[in-house]
Amino acid sequence: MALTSSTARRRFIFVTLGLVGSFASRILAAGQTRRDFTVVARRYGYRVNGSDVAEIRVVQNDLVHVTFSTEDIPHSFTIEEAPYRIMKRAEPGSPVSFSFRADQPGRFRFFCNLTIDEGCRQMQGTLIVAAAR
Ligand SMILES: [Cu+2]
Repeated sequence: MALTSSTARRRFIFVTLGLVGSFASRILAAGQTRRDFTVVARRYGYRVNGSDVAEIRVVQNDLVHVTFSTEDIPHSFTIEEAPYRIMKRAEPGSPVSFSFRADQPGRFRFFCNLTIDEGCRQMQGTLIVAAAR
C-alpha cells in the first residue's frame, strides 16, 4: 500500500514536471514565444506550413524556428535586409534548421539567391513581423 502510493506520487511528480517542461519550452521568457515554421522550396516558390502563401507571420520578439527543405533542386532561403541577414541553402534530402529572434518589426523579403536555375529569381516570400503591443 505504501509502495503503491509512493509510486503514484512519483508518477504524479514526473507528469507534473513534464507539463511544466513543455510549457517552459513554449514560453522561453516573458514575451518570447517560440514559433515553428516549415518552409519547403521547389521550382519556383515556397510553401510555408503547407500553404502556397509564402508568408512567415510572427510578432516582434518571437523566437522563430525554421526547418527549410527543398523538393527538387538546391534552393536557398535568403534575407538580405538588416537585422536578419540569413542565407541558408538546402539540398534535396538535407533540410536545414535555424532560429532567429524577430527583434525588428516590418516586412522582409526572402528569396532564393542561387543561380543554378534562372527560375529561382521568381522565388520569393515575406517575413512579416508585427510590432509588439
Ligand atoms: Cu532556387
